[in-house]
Amino acid sequence: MENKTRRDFLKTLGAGAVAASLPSWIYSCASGKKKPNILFIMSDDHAAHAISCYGSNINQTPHLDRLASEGMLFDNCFCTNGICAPSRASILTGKYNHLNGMLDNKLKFDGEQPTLPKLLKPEGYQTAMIGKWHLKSEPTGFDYYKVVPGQGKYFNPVFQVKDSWPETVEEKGYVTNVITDEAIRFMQTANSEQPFLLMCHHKAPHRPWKPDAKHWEQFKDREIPEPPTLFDNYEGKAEAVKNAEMTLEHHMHPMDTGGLTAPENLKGKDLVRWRYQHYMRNYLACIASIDDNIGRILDFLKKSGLEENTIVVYTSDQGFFLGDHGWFDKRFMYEESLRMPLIIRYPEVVPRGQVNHDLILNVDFAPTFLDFAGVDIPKNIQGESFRKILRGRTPKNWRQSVYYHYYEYPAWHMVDAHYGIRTQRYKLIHYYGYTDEWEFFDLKEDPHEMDNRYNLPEYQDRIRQLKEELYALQTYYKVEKPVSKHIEKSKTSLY
Ligand SMILES: [Ca+2]
Repeated sequence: MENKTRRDFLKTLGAGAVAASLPSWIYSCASGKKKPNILFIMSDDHAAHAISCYGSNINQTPHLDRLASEGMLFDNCFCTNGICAPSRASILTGKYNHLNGMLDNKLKFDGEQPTLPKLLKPEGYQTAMIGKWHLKSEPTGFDYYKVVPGQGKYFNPVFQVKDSWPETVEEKGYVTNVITDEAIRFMQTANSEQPFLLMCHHKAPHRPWKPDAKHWEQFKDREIPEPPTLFDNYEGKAEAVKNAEMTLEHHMHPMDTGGLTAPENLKGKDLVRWRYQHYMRNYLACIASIDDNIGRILDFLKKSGLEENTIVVYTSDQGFFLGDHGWFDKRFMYEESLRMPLIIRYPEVVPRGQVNHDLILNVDFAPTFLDFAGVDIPKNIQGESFRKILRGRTPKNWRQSVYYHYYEYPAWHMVDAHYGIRTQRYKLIHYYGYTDEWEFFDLKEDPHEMDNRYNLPEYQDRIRQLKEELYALQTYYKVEKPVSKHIEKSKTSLY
């Protein structure tokens, strides 16, 4: 098919006559309009509380704020397993990890299974994946891919490209700029007569944080406000929490602080404060680059006439602890790690400047995009389409609780396996790998999760009810009864 520029195509469409001769699958049945493009932008470890439209007090993200002001911001979107590869697998398949096979970061994704791009392709979508893949097996279902191996590199990154896997080719420059360049190039050269699904996955802001010079300048002398839980002493919390190896005080590496080692005389809180400032400056500078590049993408969409018919999504594979509870990294079912930022703009459908509080999950993304594309959602997809929510109407029977399950132990940061349930107000967590412990938080009374109230008498009825609901969710999602695996507590520290 002739590869016209999109502008030419739009001009042609304006003439009206050609539309009828185009294949029917590029139109949504209901409106007779072309199916929407889906531009899915995902970063790696970008916590919602480092985005100004989410109320960040540590940085400004004007371009993400612009996206939110033109669309809908979700403040209760959660991952189902808070590490990289499992979250990515859930996004691609619309299923929990016990069904898609990616229980942890060590496994290899089974590329034979159905995924979002595979379901969109027969419906006329061009499918592309650019940036961080992290699923080890060769990407499948994409007409085009250009992915960084493993975690990728911040400077002069190498890529694996479709048709020459697993060979690599180097691109000069800073990774966030390069991935954006590649994403724009794809949209410029895509067949303008077909809709596209473009998954643009940034490597940043994953550890070890390496900003480019431009953004480092903005943060190098900045004093970053400390989070209220920086000195959590874990009193009353599970042993699994106390034993995790992700504290700023004891487990942070010089690579996390720009290669700098703290002065020897710094101890205890002074050391934590020094490390917090140094790692956060790097982390936030990496995010400033992402935000600038979001601006580039939004400007491109506007100039190229793609703005109206493109669903633009910004998210991160999970959150991150920004000194919260004295930690860096993620994995725990605590708010800062569990929450994914999620902002969606689609001018035709989504009301501008809305904030939604419904409980959304990463497994909901695939069915929602399929729904917008007019594709039947396979019955075995576990997520729900939130298309109606995006129109501003929450279905009466929308979920009132979410299920979470983390498996990777022993591994980096030594976070015990756990599962749990979160409702709008409460959270119940069961650590079951090497321990058998519960935590319960009342998020209304204790939004920072500092007070484990699992043993308080006044909560016992509530906890009983939540356990019933938790077990019902496990049955509903076909989770094999996760009784304690009696994993021996690892004696080998990774630090
Ligand atoms: Ca991640």
